[in-house]
Amino acid sequence: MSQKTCILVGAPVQSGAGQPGCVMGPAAYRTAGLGGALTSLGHRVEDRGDVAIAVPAPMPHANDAVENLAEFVSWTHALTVAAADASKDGLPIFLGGDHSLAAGTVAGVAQHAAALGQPQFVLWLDAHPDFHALDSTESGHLHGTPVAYFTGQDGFAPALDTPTAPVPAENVCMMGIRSVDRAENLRLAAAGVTVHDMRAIDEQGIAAPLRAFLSHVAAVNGRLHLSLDVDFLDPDIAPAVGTTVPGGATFREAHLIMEMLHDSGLVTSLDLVELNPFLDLRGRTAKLMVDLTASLMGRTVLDRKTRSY
Ligand code: B3U
Ligand code: MN
Ligand code: MN
Repeated sequence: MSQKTCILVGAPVQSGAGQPGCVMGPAAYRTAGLGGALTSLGHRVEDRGDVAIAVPAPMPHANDAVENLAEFVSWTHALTVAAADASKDGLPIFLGGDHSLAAGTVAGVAQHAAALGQPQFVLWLDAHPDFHALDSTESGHLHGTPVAYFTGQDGFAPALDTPTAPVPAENVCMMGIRSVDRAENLRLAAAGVTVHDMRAIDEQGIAAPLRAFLSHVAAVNGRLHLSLDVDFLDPDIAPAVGTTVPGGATFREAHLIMEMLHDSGLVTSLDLVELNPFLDLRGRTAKLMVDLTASLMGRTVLDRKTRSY
């Protein structure tokens, strides 16, 4: 990846999570030195501050479990606009915030891809597929729904219209999955999302399935959005998340993904989500997320001439 203009967009969303804390995410990334890490790699950094929404009137739903629907709708609208705008000017990096923000960020970057006439792809690194609709979520936490929304699945109307440029479900590749609800399992099978669960990664490693996905994206001149949920990582190395699931990606697997993504030159936008700084240990999860972003944006151990690969 050559020198880029990185546009930092804070998205202090916590209405989609079961516990408070993600509101502090954008500040934690800035405190952990995200901007400086990117400039030291030679990129331009433009920090647009945090997106905000007005406090909306409550919106009831037939599924009584659903929490904070009105906030979800307002954030989705606001972030769709912010993401489509930022995509025109550079490579947006969305500082979350819980994962419900991806309903808007992916809808927005996909709008921009459609305007360019390029297909949009999504690499979803997460313990969870986040493939519920409003009528199927049992927890009611709407961070479990964004993939269903931005791929245009049923179950969001009338609260939200289908996005103007839904991402085809076949263009979504998930890795690290290890906690799936029954309704999600059924929907995933019907929709055609590619899912590499942790068993697949244990058997094949991370590199082979990622390489196959990236060659497909490159072959069709696609744009690639990376959505990185902290709980993709093993909780031992990334404790600052409300929904820890044991058996996550290791430090080296995560860095390898970022290094391969960098070499591919395909990533055009990024979400950093679910960091809950209130649960962190001396900032180590925030720092790890910054280091992973640095690997994605070109940080390497060795200079090109010295490398054996
Ligand atoms: N699928 C469960 C758990 C979950 C989804 N996303 C997160 N947790 N972070 C649910 O609540 O929908
Ligand atoms: Mn998630
Ligand atoms: Mn998750």
